[in-house]
Amino acid sequence: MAEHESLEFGKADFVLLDNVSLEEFMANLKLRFEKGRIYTYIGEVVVSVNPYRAMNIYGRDTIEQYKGRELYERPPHLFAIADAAYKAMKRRNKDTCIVISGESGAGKTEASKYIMQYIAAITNPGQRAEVERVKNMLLKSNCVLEAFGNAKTNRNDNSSRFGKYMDINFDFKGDPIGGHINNYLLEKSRVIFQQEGERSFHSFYQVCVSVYVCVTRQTDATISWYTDQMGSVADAMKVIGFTADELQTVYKVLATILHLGNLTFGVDGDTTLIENSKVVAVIGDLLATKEENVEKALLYRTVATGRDVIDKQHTAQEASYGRDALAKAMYERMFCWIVGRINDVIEVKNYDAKVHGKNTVIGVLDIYGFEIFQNNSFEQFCINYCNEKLQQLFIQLVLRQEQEEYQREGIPWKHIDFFNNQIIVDLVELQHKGIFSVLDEACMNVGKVTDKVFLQGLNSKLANHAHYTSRKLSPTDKSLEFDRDFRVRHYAGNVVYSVVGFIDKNKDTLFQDFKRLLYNSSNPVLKVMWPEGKLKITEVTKRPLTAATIFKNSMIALVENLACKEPYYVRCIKPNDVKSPLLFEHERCRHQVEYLGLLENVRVRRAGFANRQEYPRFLQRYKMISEFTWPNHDLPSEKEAVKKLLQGCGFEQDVAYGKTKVFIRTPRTLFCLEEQRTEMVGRIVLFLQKVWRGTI
Ligand code: AD9
Ligand code: MG
Repeated sequence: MAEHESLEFGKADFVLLDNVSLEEFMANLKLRFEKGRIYTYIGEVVVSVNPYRAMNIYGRDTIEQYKGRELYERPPHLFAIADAAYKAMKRRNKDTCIVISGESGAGKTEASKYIMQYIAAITNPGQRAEVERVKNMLLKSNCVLEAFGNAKTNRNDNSSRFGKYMDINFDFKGDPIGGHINNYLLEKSRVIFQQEGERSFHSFYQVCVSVYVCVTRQTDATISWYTDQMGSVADAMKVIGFTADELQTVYKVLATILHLGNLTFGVDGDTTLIENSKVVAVIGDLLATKEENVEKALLYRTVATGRDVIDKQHTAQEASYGRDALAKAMYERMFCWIVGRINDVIEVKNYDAKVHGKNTVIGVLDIYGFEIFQNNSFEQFCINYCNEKLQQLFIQLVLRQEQEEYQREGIPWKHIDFFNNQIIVDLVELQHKGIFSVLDEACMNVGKVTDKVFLQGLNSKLANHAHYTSRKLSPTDKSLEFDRDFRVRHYAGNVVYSVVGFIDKNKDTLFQDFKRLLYNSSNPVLKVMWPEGKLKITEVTKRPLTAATIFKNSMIALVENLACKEPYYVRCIKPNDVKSPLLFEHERCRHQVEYLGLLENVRVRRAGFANRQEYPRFLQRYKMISEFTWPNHDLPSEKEAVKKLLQGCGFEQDVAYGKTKVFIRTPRTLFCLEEQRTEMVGRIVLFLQKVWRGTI
């Protein structure tokens, strides 16, 4: 707890509230927000409220104030959590992770950037050139990924449309030596369609505006914002090591996608044709392939029937579908390729653990936040499922395991109730019964499967599920459209999803012809993005995994990865929907506090203990601070010895004794123990030196 902070700013840790009630929690949160104190602890969890204004709390001087300090020594800050994760990694050789959660626009991406900046600022005191290079790359990668993976939505002007998990690797000195980025499901449908008030990915505006300025020599505030952005993105890409050819190819892919958007199809008798064929020539040029190849790929698909291979003409509708699929796939491929290229550069190479010691990791997770739009589709469903998974991880790690351990150890404990969202996670991902399974089954069916059939499947499998409904199951509920909508009661609120497009988006079909077209481009950069285009039509047999299955597997792997690291949490809250720095909308904030389980978090924390250690380990570390245990004890067990030691130091009130572990309530006690230990170790070393020198 940050005791030096005046109470005029409220309680710096919710654990210190006089009464743990929703009212007091909210009053404290509001007071702190209004006083410009946007961070508050719950033990080691940081609760952050988006200030929607520039705060003067991220500079070099602030960084210095947090460097190497204990959590409770300074006012709550992201830097303190970053420092705690860093210290745990450095001192205890632990892999740690920082999980940032909260709904769309709550401030996750900003937080993740400040955390990375902090880590970059406090490491490499020796200014080693190689480490500086790595740090620079890691920071620059953010700017590139945001340009290609973020977009304006109705929730957030800079909304992450992909999930990002970044590992930073450290050497034995604690300096960053590399990293790795995992990206999760990019919302590629945005390339061809945006809801009212929304935009496509920033990258498109950056190129368009730059072209516009080139042609017209005119500019205004928005335009110069985009051109500046384009400049910094290009610079960042160059620094990372993208070649001029690679950069050119990126622009060409963007331009191709824009031109594809202008292509229209018509029919003449039995023939499907392209109405504005000049565009095809431009695309052929951009893709370094022949115009007729582009035209053929757009109008025909090659099918293998037994031994024969024939060209089957698309209908105009199929051709439009193919065009859109191509635009989406090209963007997604390019995005993944960019991530891959960044990884090539930042990944740790030539690290020999035998020589350099263990290579440890801090992972930073910044995903798309929970979102509800006017119209929610497959993408929102995946995004919200991802948020359910992370909430479940939080429950597992912070709420449940904690309580279970106290019970196991026989520590007196009053059970604290919380809503466990596992039931919703199951609703989505359970084999055979979950929504993803029903969707995959529908997609597997040969013949004409429609979104409606999928919805019928859901209705029959999930008729009695407490968190699922549809108009068929709730006939009087007019907010749901027959044969189109289903509603999920998520941990963070009710969301109505329209099934329109679920089947297509899940199958995610891209005609093979396009893959071959792009693979056969004479632009080598483009070619490497499409390796499977190498396969001949007769060689393509395997049914690709569906989008839902790929996403589900990647989420399960992500959670497994996080669960084996020591987690630190940042819980972001969005104070209002109008991006105002002044408005603390009570209802909105209360809702978030409730669904994030923050009150339960405080209760568990208050009843709980900050630290626990097995008796032998504890004794090993602190035995020198007590005459009863140093150098050896004569007590019947290690547990008894630990008791005697702690009684002797006057910490009896702050600890509890479990079956195998001692539990310490406040971090301050641990801190005092550490201080005494350091002092005693110093004295012992001095003593031994004297013995060696023969002065004693
Ligand atoms: V989404 O799930 O990707 O749609 P995020 O990532 O949670 O969302 P983001 O970090 O992008 O939200 O924050 C939204 C906006 O709030 C930013 O563009 C800033 O304008 C504003 N913001 C967020 N955090 C801060 C901050 N610490 N200081 C100042 C902030 N402004
Ligand atoms: Mg974000």
